[in-house]
Amino acid sequence: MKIIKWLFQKTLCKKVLPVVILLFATQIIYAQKTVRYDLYVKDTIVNFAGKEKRAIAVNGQIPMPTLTFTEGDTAEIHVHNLLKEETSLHWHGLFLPNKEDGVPNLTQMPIKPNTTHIYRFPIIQNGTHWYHSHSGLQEQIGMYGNFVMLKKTNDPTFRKGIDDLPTVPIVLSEWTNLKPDNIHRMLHNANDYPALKKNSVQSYAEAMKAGHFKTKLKNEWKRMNAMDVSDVYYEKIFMNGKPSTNLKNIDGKELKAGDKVRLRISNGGASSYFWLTYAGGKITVVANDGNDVEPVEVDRLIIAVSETYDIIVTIPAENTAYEFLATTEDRTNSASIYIGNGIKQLKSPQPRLKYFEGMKMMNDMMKMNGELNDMGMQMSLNQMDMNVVMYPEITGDATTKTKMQGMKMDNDPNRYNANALADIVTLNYAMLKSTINTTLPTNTTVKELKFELTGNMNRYVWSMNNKVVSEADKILIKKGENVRIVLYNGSMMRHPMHLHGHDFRLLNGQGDNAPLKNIVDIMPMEADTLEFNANVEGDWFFHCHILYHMMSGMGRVFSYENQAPNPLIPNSKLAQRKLFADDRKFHFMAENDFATNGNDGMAMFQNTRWSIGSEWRLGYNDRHGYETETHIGRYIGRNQWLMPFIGFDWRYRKLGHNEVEKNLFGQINTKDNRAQVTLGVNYTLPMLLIAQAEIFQDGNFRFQIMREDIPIAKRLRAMFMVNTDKEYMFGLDYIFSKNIRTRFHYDSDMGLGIGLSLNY
Ligand SMILES: [Cu+2]
Repeated sequence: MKIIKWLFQKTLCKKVLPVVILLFATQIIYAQKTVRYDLYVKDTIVNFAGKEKRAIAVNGQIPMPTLTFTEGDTAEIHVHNLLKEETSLHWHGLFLPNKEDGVPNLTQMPIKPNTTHIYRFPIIQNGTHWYHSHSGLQEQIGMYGNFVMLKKTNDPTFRKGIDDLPTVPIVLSEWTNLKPDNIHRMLHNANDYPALKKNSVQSYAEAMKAGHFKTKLKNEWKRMNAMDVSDVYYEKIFMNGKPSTNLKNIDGKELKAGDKVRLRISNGGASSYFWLTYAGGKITVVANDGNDVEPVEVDRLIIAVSETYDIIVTIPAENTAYEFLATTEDRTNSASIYIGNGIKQLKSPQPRLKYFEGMKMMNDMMKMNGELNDMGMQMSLNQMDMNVVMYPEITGDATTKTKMQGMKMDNDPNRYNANALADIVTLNYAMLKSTINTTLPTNTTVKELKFELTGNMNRYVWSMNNKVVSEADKILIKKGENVRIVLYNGSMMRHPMHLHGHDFRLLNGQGDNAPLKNIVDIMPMEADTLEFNANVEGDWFFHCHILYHMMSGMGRVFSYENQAPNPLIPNSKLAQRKLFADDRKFHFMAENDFATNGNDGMAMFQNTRWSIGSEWRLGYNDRHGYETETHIGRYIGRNQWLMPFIGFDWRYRKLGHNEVEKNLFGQINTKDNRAQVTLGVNYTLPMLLIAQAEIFQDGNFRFQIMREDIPIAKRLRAMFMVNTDKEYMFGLDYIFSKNIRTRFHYDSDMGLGIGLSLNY
C-alpha cells in the first residue's frame, strides 16, 4: 500500500511513469477511500404532538443523519448503542456482504446495549436509498434516515441536467403518541380507536347517510369489518422530521424562478403510503429504488412504504414558494415543503376518500369463501387501481356517486384505470423504464417460485401462502441461478414486498429495460412477476415492509445452498429462535364492565394461531351468581373462521327451592354449582356472527350465537348473545375514548345493568 501511494505521489510529481501505472494506482487509491460515520443511538424525549414521548435519536437527531458516499468508497459505520435495549441498522437497497445487512438474528446478532458494532462494506452502486433499524419497532420512533450514494462524475451513466442538479434528500415518516408496542397489540385486537380518530368507522348509520345501507350489510354478510386503507392513526406526518418547512436555498444558493430541484425521497414511514403532489406543476420521475429510469412526467405518484423516488420539480415563477405535498394514502394527514422564496402557493389537498364506494368494490371482489374473485381480470403494476372508486378527484364527489356508474362494468378493467378516467396522470409501475439493459444472464438455470400474499384482517395475521416466517422453511436458491417470483396478493390490503441484498427486475412490459427495484407494491388481486440473479451468498430477508405486517410474520428467508456459515452468527439455533419469536408473540387484551348488576369481563392472549381466553360474569349476590369460562383454542384455515377449543367452566348460582333449570334439549342444568371440562368449536358465520357449539363433560350440550361490536353509529356498538341454556344478553356501548366505554346491557341471569367498561 505504501509503495502504491509512493508510486502515486511520484507519478503526480514527476509524471514519468507510464500512464498504465498511473491508472492502476489511482484506482487502488480510489477503492481505498474509506468514509467513516459514527452513529450514537440514544433514547430521547420528544414533544412532536402535544405530549412528551420516548423516541430514539441518532447523533441527537430525528431522522437519523443522511449518510453520503460516492460509488467506489468504502463505508465504515460505527454504531454505538447507548440504548437500554438491543438495536441494529439495515442498509436498505444496498448490495453488500450478507453479514453487513443488519438484520438481527439473521445476518448478525443484535447490537447489545453499550457496545459498538462496525459495519464495513464497499459502495458498489449509486442512487437514493435509506437505512433503518431492523430491531423490533424502533423504526417507528425515529430510526430512519437517508443513504445517498453519488455517481462518480466520470460514470458513463452520468446524466447532465439530472445528476448535476441541486439536490435535497427527503425522508418521509409518521409520528404517533402511542407506543408502537401498543399499536401492534391494538391492531391484533381489532381496536376501533384508529378508525374513530380518522373518522373512518363506516358504521350502519354512516352507511345509511351515504345511501349505502345495503353495501354495509353485504360487507358484513361477507364477513368483512370495514374498508381499510391504512390502519394506524398518526398525529403527525414528517418530511425530514418536520410537518412543514421552507426550502429557500440549496448549498447556500438561493432558489429562483426556473430552477430545477432534484428531490431524493425515501418513504421511511412504518406503515403509511404517501401521495406526492406539487403546486408548481408536473413532477418528473428520474429514478426509483435507487435505479435510474427514463424521465417520466406525472401529476402525482404514490410512494409505497420503503420505496425511494428521485424526482425533479421546477420553480415556475418569481417570489413564490411552491408546496410539495406528501399526503397519507387515507388522506387524513400530510406534510409539506415549500420550495422557493416568497408567497406560499398551496397545493389543493387530496379530497377525502369515499369509503363506501370502496366497500362496494370490496364486496364485488370478495367471494363467500373468503377468497378474492379475480373477475377475469389480469391486474398488475398498480395500473388498475381499484381504489380509484374512492378518489373524488377521479370518479366524482360523493354526491354524484362515481362517474363509472352506468358504464358497463363487468370484467372491464379500464374502470379502474385512473389515467384513462381523468386528466390527472398518476404514475404506475408500467411507466418505469430503466435507462440500461437489465436482462439477466442467460446461460444459467431459472428457479420459479410462486407466493400468495395472504392475511386475515379481523385477526391481523399476515403471511405468505398462509404461513408466517416461523412456520416456513428457508427457501434454498443456488448461486448463479436466476430466481423468478410470481406474487399474487390474495389479501385485502396492499403490501410493499422488499428483497434484501439484490435488485430485481420488475417485468412491466418494458422488455430489456424492465426497471430494477427492491420493493414491489402489490395491490389486492394484483399479480406481479420479478426476477433476479442470485449473486451474493447469505441469508436474505424477503418481507412486507409495513412494519406491523413484518412483525406479524409476513416474510421468507432466501438462503444459498452450501454457503459458508456467517461468522457473526455463532449459534444459529439460538438466532433462529430469536428471529421466530417476533411472529410467535402473544398479544394481550382485557376488558371489564363495572356495572350496576355485576362485573362482566374478559382477558385474552392471542397469537397467529392460538387463543387463550377467559370470560367472567360476577354478580353482586348469590342469586345472580358467578361464572367463568376459559378456552384454549387454535384457529384453523386461512380465513381463521374455525376455532376448536378445550375449556373449563365454573359456575355458581343459588337457585330457588325446587327450582330446576333445563336447556332447550330438556337436559338439566347444574348451574347452581358446577365445574366442567368442555370441548367446543367457534365458527364465524356471515354477518360476523360467532356460532359456538360446546359439549360439557356431564353430557350437556350448548349452542350459542353471539356478536360483539356491531357498528350502529360512529361511537355506538351493539352486542347480543343467545344460547340453548335459555340465556340471552344484549347491550349497547357508547365509546368515549380508546379505553373507556359506557355500557347499557340486559342479561338473563343478572338483569339490567349500566356500567363503565374499561378495556386494555
Ligand atoms: Cu403487508
